[in-house]
Amino acid sequence: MISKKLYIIIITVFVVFFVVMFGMFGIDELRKEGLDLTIIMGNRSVWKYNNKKWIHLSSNSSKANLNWQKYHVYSNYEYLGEYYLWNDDEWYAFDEDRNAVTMSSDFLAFASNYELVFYPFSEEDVTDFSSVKTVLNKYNLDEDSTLSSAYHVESDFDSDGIVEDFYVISNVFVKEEVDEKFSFVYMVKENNITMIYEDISNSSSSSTCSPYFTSFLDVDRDSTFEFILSCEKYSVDGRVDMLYQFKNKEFKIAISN
Ligand SMILES: [Ca+2]
Ligand SMILES: [Ca+2]
Repeated sequence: MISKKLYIIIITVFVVFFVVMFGMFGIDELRKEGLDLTIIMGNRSVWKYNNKKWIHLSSNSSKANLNWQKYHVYSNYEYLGEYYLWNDDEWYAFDEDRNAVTMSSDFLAFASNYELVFYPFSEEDVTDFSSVKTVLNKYNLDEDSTLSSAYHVESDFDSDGIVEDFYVISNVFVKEEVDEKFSFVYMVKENNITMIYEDISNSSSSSTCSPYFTSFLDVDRDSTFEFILSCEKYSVDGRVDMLYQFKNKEFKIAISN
């Protein structure tokens, strides 16, 4: 009788423990803690996602710790294959026999202990400029401004069955003289505009850059896709990479270089 009672108590304690743990943290949160991901973007950014936290690895010693690990490598936006990477100021790729493999300087590589899902997307020209005019008006900019970038990307980024429209507009690289340079990235969902990236600066500023979508990927496996926006600068500062996460109805940068 005693052993049967003890057995029931142990089972009850286990059940209560798991119910409380799932209640407090949720199954998703517990699962997310085990996710481990490394993203390398060209020779600019090395990001590590572990225990639900992002770190930007910038020192040579921290990059050296990643040497000879196997990565999925994308070069010029196309999947190249699985290769070993090695860093000596720049990243180099090698096959199984340690033969060097050519990849573009604009590569993206990742290694993860789970299946990282990418959302395929393509850039479409803007034909309906109503949201563009709304945004430019809101910032007191000429709604008929000449644009060097004007495209949109369709993505059901939050997997709710409704396709959202992500717009990129910029006049940073127009040839004509402008009073102000600007770049905006925003989402249109059911006629509502949610701003993601905004930058307005005077025409002589060299820090202005023209953003574009690099990838949509679900880093934390919650069926809401994060995305990487990259931005080319005029100046020698080069390129900025920003990984955005949608949290509390806002787009926020989780990590950047
Ligand atoms: Ca959606
Ligand atoms: Ca996600």
